[in-house]
Parts: sequence; C-alpha cells; structure tokens
Amino acid sequence: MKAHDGMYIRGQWRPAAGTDTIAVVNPTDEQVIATVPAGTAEDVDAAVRAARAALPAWAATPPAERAAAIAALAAAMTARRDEIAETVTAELGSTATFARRVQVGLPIRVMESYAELAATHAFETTVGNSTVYEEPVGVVGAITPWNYPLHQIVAKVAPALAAGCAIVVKPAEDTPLTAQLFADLVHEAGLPAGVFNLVTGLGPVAGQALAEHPDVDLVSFTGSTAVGRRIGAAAGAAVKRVALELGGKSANVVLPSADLAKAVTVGVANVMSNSGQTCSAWTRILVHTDRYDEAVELARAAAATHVPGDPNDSGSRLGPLVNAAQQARVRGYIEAGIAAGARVVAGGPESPHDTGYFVAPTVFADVTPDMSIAQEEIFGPVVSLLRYEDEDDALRIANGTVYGLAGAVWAGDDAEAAAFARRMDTGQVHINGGRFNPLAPFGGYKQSGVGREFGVHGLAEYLQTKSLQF
Ligand code: TXE
Repeated sequence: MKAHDGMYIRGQWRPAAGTDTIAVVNPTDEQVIATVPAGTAEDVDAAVRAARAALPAWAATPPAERAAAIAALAAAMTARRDEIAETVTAELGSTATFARRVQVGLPIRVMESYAELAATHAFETTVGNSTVYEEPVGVVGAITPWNYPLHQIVAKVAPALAAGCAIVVKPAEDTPLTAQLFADLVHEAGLPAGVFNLVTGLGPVAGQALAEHPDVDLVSFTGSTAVGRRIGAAAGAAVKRVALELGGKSANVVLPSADLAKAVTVGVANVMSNSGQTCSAWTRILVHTDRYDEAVELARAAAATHVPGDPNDSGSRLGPLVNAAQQARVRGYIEAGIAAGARVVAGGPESPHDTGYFVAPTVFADVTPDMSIAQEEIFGPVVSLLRYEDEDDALRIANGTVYGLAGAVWAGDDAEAAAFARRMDTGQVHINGGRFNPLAPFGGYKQSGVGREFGVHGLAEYLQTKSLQF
C-alpha cells in the first residue's frame, strides 16, 4: 500500500531523523503491506517546534475562519471516504461495511460538528464585572490507539483546531497508514503549515518523547490504562494539562421489564462490532436470574450470526484482531474464563481460521463478578452473561469494577431505565438502545480516564480561561 517515508511537519513531508522503520501488517493475511519511519525524539522535537511556531497566528485566527478550515477538512474526508475505509480495513481488519459506516462515517460527523461549534461557541462571555476569554491551551501532543485509527485522531484534532491549538499527533504503530492519509487531507484542505503535524513511531520512543516534551502544553492520550497512568504521572510532575481516555468494562443492564431479545441481540452485536476492540463495548450483560437461561440462548444465537471471515467479503461480520499479540491476549482471557469455571456457550479459544488473527465470537455464561473476564478489559469478541437477584444487586455488579466508561440499560420504558442509569458510576449510558451522539460528552469515571471528548465538553479540554475584572 501507498505510504509516505517521512514525517508531516510544518506543512510538508520531510525525511525522518533516524533510519528505523515500522512494518505495517494486514491482520487478515498476515502480510506486510507497507513500512513507515519510526520517529525519534528528534522528529518529535521538530514537530513540536513547528506547532509552537504556528500557534500564535492560528490562535489569533477568528473562530469563523477556523470553522471554515475545519469544514474544508471534513469535506476532504468525505471526498476520500472509500479510500480511507479501505486503508482502515487493510491495516486494522474492520469489516468493509463497518469501516465505511463507523470508522469513517463517525469522524466525518465529529469533524463537521466542530466546524459548527467553532463558528457558534462563545469564546468571550461576561460574568458580572468580568469578561471571560476562552483561549487555546497551546501546543497539544496527541497519542492515539489503533482501534479507530481515524476517529481517535479526529476526536483530538477537531476540538484542538476549533479551540485554536496547534497539534502534534503520534498515531499507533499498528495503524499509521490511515494517519498518513489524514495528514494528506489536512494538506489538501489547506490548513496553515505547522498547525497539524504527524510523527509516526513506537510508543516508548516517539510517544514517550511527545508526552514528556517540555514545550507541549496538553497531552491528550487514548489507550491502555497502564500507559495512561504513566502519562498522567509525568504530566502531574510537570504540572501540565492531561486528558486520558482509557479502558472500560461496561455493563449492559437488562431490567426485568425490558424486551430481552432486543437487549441481548443488540448487546451482543455491540461487543462483536470491530471485533470487540472498542473501549466503550458493553462486555458484561446483566440479566435477572428468572430470565437468565433464556438470555443465554438468545446470546448464543446472536453470536452465531457474527460470522468471522475476510473483512472484504460481504458475508463476513467479524474481522480479525489487530495483531498477534492482541489475539494471544484475548485467547488467554478465554482460557482464564474457562479455568475459573465460566461456561462457553459459543466460540472458545480456538481460532476459526488458520491465517489471520481471528478469534471466534465467544459467549460466556455462569460468569461471576470476581472472575478476570468480568473485571478486566479483554478487547476482543467476548461477551459475559452475569445474573442478578434484584436491582440493588444489578447496580452493585454494574459498578463493581475499576472502570466507568460507558454502559447500557434496557427497561419497559425510558424513564425506568434512565433512573437506573443515573445510579451507575459511568460516563455515558445508552437508554433502550439510544444512538451514539457525537455532540454528547464521552469519557470515564474512575480509572476509565480524565476529561471528556466530543461536543462542547470536548472543546473545553483544549481551552483555558482568562478573566479580566472591570
Ligand atoms: O495500548 P497502548 P496497546 C487497551 C486494550 C488493549 C490494551 C493494549 O485493553 O488490549 O490497551 O493495547 C502509545 N509513552 N486499549 O498495547 O500501548 C502507543 O504507541 C507514550 C484501550 O496497543 O496504550 C499507541 O499510540 N505513548 C484503548 C498508544 O499509546 C505510548 C485503545 C496506545 O497504545 C507509550 C487501545 C509510552 N510509554 C488499547 N507506550 C481505548 N481506550 O480505546 C505506548 N504508547
């Protein structure tokens, strides 16, 4: 596949400082499809300096003009929608349908929403005798994961641009091609040089250099809790702003009055989409003990419809995992679940294909809250069914992990489900299957993170306030 052999810095592709490269592997056939340069601290420093130089003019650009630039970027993304989707499928393995609809469709909506917000947000307000200015935080270092290669970048770049920040992105090593394509779109859209910069590279090298760079004002990270904790600690020591979007173990609570078939079928599909590699996936289905056996049968039948296979085949509903390490990790969790006494009702640790990093759609019954498969983020196509005795018991189980990113509640009416959702320690809850809203805040309670993405709450992460008293 087409790849740039340099870094996108100060509005142009320029050679990397070092000679190391990263091989990009297609997880469906395990073939190397491209190589990209592995950035060093020197590349990161050049990118941060470019961002710093571009910052004053961009910060001073009237919000309406910034809005026009963001709208141009959204239009460039829309025009090359198919090419981006194909790139995501090639380097991540998302099914072609999911890649087009969600992997590309969602970030286009997010980018458009920030074009609108930049144009309409009140960056200057009055409170009594004070004028309050919302000013850009400054230079942003963004470190993104591979599970939504474009969306995770846009979730940071779009609000940063709207706020008037300049940004350096270090994308995940597994999915740099989508990131390079995005840099091409930034270029096509005509953003001023240095406002957006891209450095590909390894996490512990380029990622760490960006996270610890003294001239970065805000580090915005999405990834594992382990790395997020380190980045948060370093930011704390340097007294700089940090936004962390980390793991999840979200509960899908089916109250007794709910439409059980819908709740379980939609719930299983939620976990299987993107092969379970979604931080907000509703990986624990909680069902009242009286209807538990029925739910297990429904989940088994639903999992059987998520046929694994080549993501480019229209019959496939489940692609491979991103790489061999994730495949091994997920299989390890399935084996741990079996060893702990959970019952496999669909799937299991055997791979459904000899080639490609596939894991079968797996459903566990008889899962208890203390098991590792009920506590830890698996990040694969694995769903656990837990039973509860009454609502308080359901709430205890739902809230009984270190995470609190997302969730779902199903009941006979929205009011009943919403009342339960208000008691959950989690940042975003879908009521009776309510759709994802790119204007609504998304982010974690507890160890799922710090800060929010999307809409006006996401914009606030990239702003700092100044008040003048008259
Ligand atoms: O994440 P990492 P990995 C979870 C999920 C998954 C697990 C491991 O459970 O199974 O994390 O995935 C960069 N300094 N999520 O190992 O390592 C890295 O290069 C600075 C949840 O892929 O956290 C990449 O760009 N940066 C999640 C980014 O961090 C470092 C999405 C994420 O990689 C770094 C992905 C360092 N020392 C995984 N080390 C979500 N919240 O959506 C790595 N990186």
